[in-house]
Amino acid sequence: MEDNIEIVDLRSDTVTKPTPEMRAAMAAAEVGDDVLGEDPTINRLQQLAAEKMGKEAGLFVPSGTMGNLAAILAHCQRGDEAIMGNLGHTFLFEAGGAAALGGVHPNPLQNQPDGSLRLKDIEEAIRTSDSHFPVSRLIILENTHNRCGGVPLTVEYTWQVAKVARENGLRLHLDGARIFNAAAALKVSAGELAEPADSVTFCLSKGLCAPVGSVLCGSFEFIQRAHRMRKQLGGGMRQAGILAAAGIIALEQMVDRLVEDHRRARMLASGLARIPGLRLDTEVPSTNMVFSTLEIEEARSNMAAVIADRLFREYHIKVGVVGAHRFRMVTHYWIDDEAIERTIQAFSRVL
Ligand code: TLP
Repeated sequence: MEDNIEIVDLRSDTVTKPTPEMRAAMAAAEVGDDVLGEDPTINRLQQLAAEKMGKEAGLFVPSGTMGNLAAILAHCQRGDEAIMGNLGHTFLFEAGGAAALGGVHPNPLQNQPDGSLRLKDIEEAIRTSDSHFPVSRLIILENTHNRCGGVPLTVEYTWQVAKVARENGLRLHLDGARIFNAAAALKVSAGELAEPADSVTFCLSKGLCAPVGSVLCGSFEFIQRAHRMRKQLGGGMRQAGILAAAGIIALEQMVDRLVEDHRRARMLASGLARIPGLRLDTEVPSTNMVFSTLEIEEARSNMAAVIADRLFREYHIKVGVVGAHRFRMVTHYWIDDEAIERTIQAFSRVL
């Protein structure tokens, strides 16, 4: 391995570092005590986020996980049930926070390969009023859907789920961590995708490159409740306008360029598809994620980890390992065409 070669980090878009414009805005940010509602930069970010999502209000939170949890706690009481995908981030990767901290019972339904939940499955999962059952209160969708390959859910589908929710007195929360990727792929606005939902969380710190933070959006009344939940969770921040300043740049400057990440994901997928021994989940990824599986005759159960280790040691390339034989690669602002070519070449040498 040669020294001084730049690392190509495709493990996630969460690895993105702030842009120079963000660092300048952070240094210059006007700040105040946000727990008292007095940070002008946070207030500006929350308003901008709410406008983009077509909601009345926004709440700056430290992470997507806290945004989702604060939403669940603001929608549900202890003993209520939240219907969600079995491959969803809220079910798999949020440390069971809804159950552990909120006493909210998850009801995981099978995610379809396109990231959706079947309407029929949702309808069947909604409980009748019987004291044996938890109270069905919330449905959670994820857009784009991470584990289903970064696929976007359409506006039409989201309305269909919202209709089922409303007809049965449930609420709909959207984990829109990468909603701007979904919007770019579907050529609609993020607001159109969020409109059917009662609440939406989106992340500033993934493809949009801000160092920290997500925004939870919904009605005034909902955000007031979520504000209390954020405090309970220890997420009331003080002069966090320093962080919000980067979030404003993220929304103003980083959204339109996401299509470049999608183009590079397609470029990566089409290069990897030509390498024997590697099968792509889909050869034309819809957003910024490329999932692939090893198809080599090897007894070792951790083969993906072994290959990932070699890719790093020999070629300075970091890829995500998401199973014994499975990789996830995510394109983002700090990945250029050359990085994609280096990755394809490294895979073809290692396999
Ligand atoms: N996802 C991370 C990991 O936690 C898996 C990643 O690398 O993709 N919703 C979705 C759909 C997410 O993908 C993530 C992060 C979150 C919520 C949570 O965001 P953070 O990390 O800010 O808590």
